Amino acid sequence: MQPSEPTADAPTLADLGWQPFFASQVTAQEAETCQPVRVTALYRGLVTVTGEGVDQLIGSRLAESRGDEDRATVGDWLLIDRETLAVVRILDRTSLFKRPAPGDDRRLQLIAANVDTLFIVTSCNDDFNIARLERYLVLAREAEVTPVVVLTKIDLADDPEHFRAQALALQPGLGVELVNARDPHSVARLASRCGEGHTVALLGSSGVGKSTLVNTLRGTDSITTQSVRDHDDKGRHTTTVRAMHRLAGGGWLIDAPGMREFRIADAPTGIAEVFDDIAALVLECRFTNCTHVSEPGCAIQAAIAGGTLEPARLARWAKLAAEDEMGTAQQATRKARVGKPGKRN
Ligand SMILES: Nc1nc2c(ncn2[C@@H]2O[C@H](COP(=O)(O)OP(=O)(O)O)[C@@H](O)[C@H]2O)c(=O)[nH]1
Ligand SMILES: [Mg+2]
Ligand SMILES: [Zn+2]
Repeated sequence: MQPSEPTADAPTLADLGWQPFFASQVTAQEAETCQPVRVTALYRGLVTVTGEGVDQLIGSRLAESRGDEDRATVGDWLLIDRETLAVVRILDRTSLFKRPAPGDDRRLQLIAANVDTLFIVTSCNDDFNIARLERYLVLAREAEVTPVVVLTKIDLADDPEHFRAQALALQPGLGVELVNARDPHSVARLASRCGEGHTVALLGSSGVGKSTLVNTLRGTDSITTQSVRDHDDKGRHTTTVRAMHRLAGGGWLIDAPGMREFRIADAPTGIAEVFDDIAALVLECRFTNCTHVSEPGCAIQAAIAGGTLEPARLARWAKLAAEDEMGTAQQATRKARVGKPGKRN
């Protein structure tokens, strides 16, 4: 697979998702010597950057060796020197998906930046899991990115509507789409959510059909899907960590593999939004330090007793809230050790 396969026409900055928010960050002085480029693919230690007249791999320490949030990730906008292509800086992001790095909770892994919409992909089968969907929703709400739940494999399910109903119940107004990811007609309505310059990230367990969706939406099979990968031992594709794929309609899809399980950290706003019913009840408890177990005047226990709050939902919230608190503390420990964000470590 060629990660940056040539497209018929090179994208303009607008095609790439350039917005006034980014333009406003470039000083007049920078504009003289620099140009903006977008990170369209991420490898170990390398990035492909795409901009006007630029589409190439640059070796970059940005991808790995810096403090957490000032590493570049897929979707980032960089200012680079026109002559040398040296990276001058990363522009502030409209959104950032991050999680504790697998294997080292004190570090952050940046998943994608400047994403407009998150497709939370799951299948109408055993992969469907309310607790995991809530996790993805927390990630989206924390990053202030619009989530859409995409339920694949409707062609293999006896009762796909049953899954739709459960997904719709997750949050009022949540977008839910049912598709056969292999069928172009079926995925067509997703295309309207990925228009000109729009960036959509796909997250979900392995095997749910993310790469299939990307291929079907693009009308190609340039991305390796799982069944193909099983028969491919060349291993070339494994060097691509993440890439943006351009759609004919002008949008971009980011297929982020390897996200089966992830931990939540630093996401109190996301949790409060996904569990807004519980967040509202907490404010009603008599004691501000209520643990919602056995205190008098506990609004949460009252809601459970009254049947308006499911004990299982409370348990899922408590688990995420505890995990978030612990994760946030671990990140803070590391930040304190290595100094302020932006400092090399
Ligand atoms: N029947 C059917 N198969 C699907 C659908 N979506 C994905 N698949 C198959 O499921 C397998 C895994 O898909 P893949 O796109 O590699 O999943 P990924 O790991 O999320 O990227 C492949 O064999 C796909 O052809 C679907 O909606 N219907
Ligand atoms: Mg895949
Ligand atoms: Zn309480």
